[in-house]
Amino acid sequence: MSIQTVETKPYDDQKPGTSGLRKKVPHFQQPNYAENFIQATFDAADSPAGATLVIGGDGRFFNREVVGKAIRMAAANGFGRVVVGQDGLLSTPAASNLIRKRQAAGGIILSASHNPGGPDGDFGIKFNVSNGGPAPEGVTERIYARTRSITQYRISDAPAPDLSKVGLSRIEDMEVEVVDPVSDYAQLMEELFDFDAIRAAIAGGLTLRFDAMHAITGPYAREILEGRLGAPVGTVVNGIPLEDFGGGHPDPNVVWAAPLVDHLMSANAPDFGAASDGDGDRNMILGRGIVVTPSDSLAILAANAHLAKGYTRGIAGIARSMPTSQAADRVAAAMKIGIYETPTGWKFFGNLLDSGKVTICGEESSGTGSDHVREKDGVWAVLLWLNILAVRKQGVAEIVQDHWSRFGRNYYQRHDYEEVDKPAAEGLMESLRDRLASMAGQRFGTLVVSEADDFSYKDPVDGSLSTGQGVRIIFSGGSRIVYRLSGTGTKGATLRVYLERFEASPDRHDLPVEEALKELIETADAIGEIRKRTGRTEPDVRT
Ligand code: G16
Repeated sequence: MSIQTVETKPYDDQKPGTSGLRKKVPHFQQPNYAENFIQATFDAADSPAGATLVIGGDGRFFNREVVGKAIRMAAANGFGRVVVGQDGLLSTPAASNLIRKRQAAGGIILSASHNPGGPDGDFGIKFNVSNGGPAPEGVTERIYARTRSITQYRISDAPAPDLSKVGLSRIEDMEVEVVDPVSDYAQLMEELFDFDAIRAAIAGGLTLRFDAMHAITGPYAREILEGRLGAPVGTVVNGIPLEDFGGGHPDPNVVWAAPLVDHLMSANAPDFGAASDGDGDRNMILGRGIVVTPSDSLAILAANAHLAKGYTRGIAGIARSMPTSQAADRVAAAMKIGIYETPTGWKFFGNLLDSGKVTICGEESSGTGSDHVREKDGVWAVLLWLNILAVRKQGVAEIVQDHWSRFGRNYYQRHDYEEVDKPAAEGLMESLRDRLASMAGQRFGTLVVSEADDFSYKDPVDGSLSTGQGVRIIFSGGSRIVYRLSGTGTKGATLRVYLERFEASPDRHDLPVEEALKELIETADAIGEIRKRTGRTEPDVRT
């Protein structure tokens, strides 16, 4: 078998978004489309000869095929070893862990996260660097530049190795190590959390349900929750990963995880409920009768992390993406630790974690994680919650109420307008930017604009600057409206509008969220001209 050099032509649409390259499956199936992007990634990464590469994906349609191609291309591009999950499967946090543990030069993760799968669904390729985290912007820009000039790629003509069994094989001069996708990750979780305490709580009557949404976390949750922590078989539902996620969106929110939400709101609800997404990095947390917003969850986890054995020394600081609510800021202020506000995208947390400035990070988009890996981590968040419940011996709702009465409540909601006409969405953002300078002092009902800007971020570690990261309208009193366009959609544009209002008084912590945010919601339309410009009267999803 030998290494082939294949002539190819560039595609002009391979710019990585918030989290790698995401397109519809048929788009990825165009000749050389995946190969071009993988070769551009290898060229841009410029890993040392003989380096180790981790490969795996969330098991969606096309995963198996691209895993095979990536292995054959790695063999032709000078890698010494590929570590790949059995059957080509690895959750995103498990891949991040393996990159770190094996001191790999990086990893190729195949996923379109929470987007639907199947032959007409979405697919994605993402490159993670040697710290285990998503490639920073400098690297993704190099990858994109390379995709614009690529003329050939290298691939071994050997057949893709059999990935169905754990073990070693060889392709060209490269070793292929097929690993159990779960075991290293489960071991890491045992190091961070008090499994004995959680096991005792479950044995003592703590009931739970985990919805894996037919995606990658099924095997992880079954091994950890049912296997190691003794939760009854059947605790994990939809636990077998399917190529099309059973036809649903593996997106853990109130819309796509509605059956779980209904169960937690019902008379026979368990104490705790959770779900994760396509590739296992997102989480949704529920208690009996309550859905915890991701922003609140971040704040509560940060305030209570010291209760878990991996964090007993306390946390160094917290980072949140700009649109995430400021609930975590109040925790950081009380704990006298650093708080960092970054653009949307887990890649912006990497330097803060590497430099020890922060221990816990989170985003409104259902992502929470810590310095144990360099990705957000759905099962980690579930286990930290369980650890906290086991130690505090309180219910989820009680812990949330207690948190609000201590720190105040940041009412919060995100409105998504999906598949909006792209020029219309871009025009809306453009118009907002044009009006920013004159906005301060303007009054909308009882709200007075105190500050308006287009968020930019200077990385405190490497000094890199990221501009145009979302329009913020801040009102006196701290309420905010944020507008930005999603960087993960695959069709048209998705307009995200983030609404936040702080309420200090416990007497006003029980308002329905939409009532608490009513004035902000109306103001968001007035300022953003959403109806006028997009023709939409209602968001598609409110999370
Ligand atoms: C990715 C990123 C997250 C981001 C999310 C939504 O998550 O890693 O940092 O918050 O997309 O991004 P956007 O608002 O641009 O659509 P995932 O879970 O999709 O990989």
